[in-house]
Amino acid sequence: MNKVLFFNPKSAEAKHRFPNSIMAVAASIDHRFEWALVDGNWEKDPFEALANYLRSGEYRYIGFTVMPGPQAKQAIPIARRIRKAFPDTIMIWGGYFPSNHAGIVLESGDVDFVINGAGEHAFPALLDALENNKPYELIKNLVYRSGEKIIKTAKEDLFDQDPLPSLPYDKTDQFYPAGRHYLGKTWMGERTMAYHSSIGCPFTCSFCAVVPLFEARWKAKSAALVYRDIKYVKDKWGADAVEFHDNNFFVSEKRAVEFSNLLRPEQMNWWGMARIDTMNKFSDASLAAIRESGCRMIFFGAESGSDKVLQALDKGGTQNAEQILQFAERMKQFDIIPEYSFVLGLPADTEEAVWEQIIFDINFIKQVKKANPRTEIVLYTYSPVPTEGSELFEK
Ligand code: B12
Ligand code: SF4
Repeated sequence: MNKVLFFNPKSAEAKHRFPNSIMAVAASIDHRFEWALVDGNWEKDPFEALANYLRSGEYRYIGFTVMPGPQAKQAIPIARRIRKAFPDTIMIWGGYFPSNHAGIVLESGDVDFVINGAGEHAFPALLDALENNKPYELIKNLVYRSGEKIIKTAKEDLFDQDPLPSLPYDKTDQFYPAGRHYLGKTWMGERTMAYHSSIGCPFTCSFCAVVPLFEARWKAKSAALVYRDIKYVKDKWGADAVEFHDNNFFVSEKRAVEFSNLLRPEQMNWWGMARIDTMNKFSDASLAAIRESGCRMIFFGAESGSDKVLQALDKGGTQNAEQILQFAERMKQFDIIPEYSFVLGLPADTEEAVWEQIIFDINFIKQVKKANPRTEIVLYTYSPVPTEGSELFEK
């Protein structure tokens, strides 16, 4: 009766991808605990799918991964129903939403523990403690209630990624056959896989949810390991393209080039996220190697064409308006499409000033398109989710 049930709440209407968050934590308990997966993306009635497992009486633990937005929307009422119908189940949440809003999540009374940040060490340690009636107070990355108090334990330093156990692709395939469920058609290929090769980010942009979780730290899997996993999925299920979900895939030029050299013979298209100032330091030879390996487009947070706004956003590094334009131009020679995202509607003293900034940025975007007409523009409206304890949250 100590099995673990994982729930990946619905995150999208289509183009479902490997539930990498769940797979990462499931790997950390594989071989020690039996586990099952319910993916809300594929279930008409996810509560019923979960209840089917829980009715067996064999599942003592249930782990939810929750992003803000639709995942939270499905997770919250389902957690409540589970608490009512199966009150003895121990409910553990992880992911960006509970990590950044642990107090609210725990005060609901439906969740027993939150894993705050990386779960690969904290989750098995918590299960061990609960199984053996040992104290869990010293386990890092944990948040729980003690009476009326919310207790947050110390944050664990980011750990090396290569020694972590392999992702459980075969086991996941038993619940939701990967070929039909997790490899979808995109502009890059017929069977696109999602992969997460590094955690955190070395920067501290003020609007970004990655910052409170990882505190400007970044750790990556080696190029060889990333290639090994991708090759496995390619050979077994026919993946023909990769989208990297790393917050910042291209922090290390050396790793990016090593990976590109390994992937080149596989003829797979790929896409990832980067910073303009970081990649602008890459040599021409590195950018050429990245393109030759199949990288067709890279996503960059350009944010704004105003240096003042970039500063206000703590964009950090050396990113500035001039560089944003010049880099778009530079990418032309490598045939890599820059995908630039901008944030419109940033706060200002008056409504008029907000509109002025929007118009300024729209004109700047026109300049970007002139510098490189193939640049893809993504527009976001400023809608921050203030992290508990942050200045914005207090306001
Ligand atoms: C893939 C992804 C998506 C996909 C999901 C596809 C899928 N498979 O279902 C799509 C495109 C649908 C998506 C949509 C959105 N996303 Co999204 N997404 C991501 C992304 C890029 C990767 C997530 C991932 O797989 N990470 C890999 C795993 C290994 O890392 P992890 O999730 O952090 O998990 C670790 C820990 O958090 C913890 N953990 C996580 N879950 C659990 C569960 C348990 C039980 C335990 C013990 C531990 C644990 O342990 C894990 C291993 O260490 C992240 C950014 C990122 N790089 O993480 C953004 C991110 C999570 N998304 C974000 C946002 C905002 C959204 C949207 C709301 C965007 C929008 N405006 O529409 C939507 C809506 C989400 C929804 N529908 O609910 C933000 C969250 C910001 C915030 N304020 O919290 C992020 C951080 C991007 C960003 N930098 O802004 N997203
Ligand atoms: S560079 Fe990107 S991922 Fe890193 S802190 Fe800034 S916005 Fe977040």
